[in-house]
Amino acid sequence: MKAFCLSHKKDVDGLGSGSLAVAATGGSIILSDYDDLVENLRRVPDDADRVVMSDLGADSADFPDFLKEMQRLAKHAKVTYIDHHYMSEQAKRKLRKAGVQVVHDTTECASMLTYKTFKDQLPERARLIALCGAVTDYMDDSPLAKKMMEKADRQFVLLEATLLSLALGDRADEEGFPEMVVAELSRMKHPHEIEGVPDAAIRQLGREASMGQEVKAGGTKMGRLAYMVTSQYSTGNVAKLLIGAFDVPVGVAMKEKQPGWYEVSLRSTSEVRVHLGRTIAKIALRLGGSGGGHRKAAGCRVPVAKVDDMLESLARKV
Ligand SMILES: [Mn+2]
Repeated sequence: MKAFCLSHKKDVDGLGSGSLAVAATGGSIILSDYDDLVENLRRVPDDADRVVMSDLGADSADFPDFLKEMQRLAKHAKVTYIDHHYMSEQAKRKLRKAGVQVVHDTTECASMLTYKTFKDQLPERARLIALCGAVTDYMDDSPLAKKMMEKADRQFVLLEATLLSLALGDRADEEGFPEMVVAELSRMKHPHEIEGVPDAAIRQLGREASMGQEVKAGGTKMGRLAYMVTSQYSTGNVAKLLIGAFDVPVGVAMKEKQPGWYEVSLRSTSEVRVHLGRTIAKIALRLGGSGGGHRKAAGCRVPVAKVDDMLESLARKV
């Protein structure tokens, strides 16, 4: 059997759901971001017979291309799309019509939904992975996760989830590291048992302790948002810290990873007036980039030359 599991590259929920899919199907992992999903799908051969996608937020700008890939793969493979990002009813209908099994629920994290989908093929320890995804996506209060957490040692789960999340803050961009983590988790290793994870987590902890001060000094307030360009820190963390440091509902952190392009993380409090993921998807598309995400946590890629336009457009809406 030729199985492939595609999942989100950047966080614990993405790696967690991917590792659960690998554990259940024995598939090869392909980690992807929102903006290179179609490109990564093209790497899956025509003769694949099982494809599982998780935590990938596909209802974005390039949905027609995404749908084309789904139609191609569903000809031979059983294809399952598992997600908790916003997805329109129309998009779901189109996927189902193409033969794709759609598991979609915005109230649970992707790891929890993947656990639920493959429960019968997964060992007892898989519950910890599902819970780690829920904790780090701030979705451990949802019905399934809450029930499962009541049967677990809460502090153990919180520490394992946080270890992994911090380690990714330190090493997520390192070639091969996220893939290694998926492989180890799919063998049901606990995060603290994975080589390099505890050390990376401690390093990141030290970095985060000094980050607060730098964000205060380096950030700028623009209406209801605050932004900052960073070269060394996790943009997700900086975006969160900006909210507190400038007492605004939205934080925006930018990093120039590729020359000429900013990779941007956005975070908000519940006081934001729009769905951050859907709002930034539209703005980024207009500026020649791409983006997406959740109501209060999102990301995008925009040309450096267009960043003022992006910030001004966003500040008007949030
Ligand atoms: Mn997620």
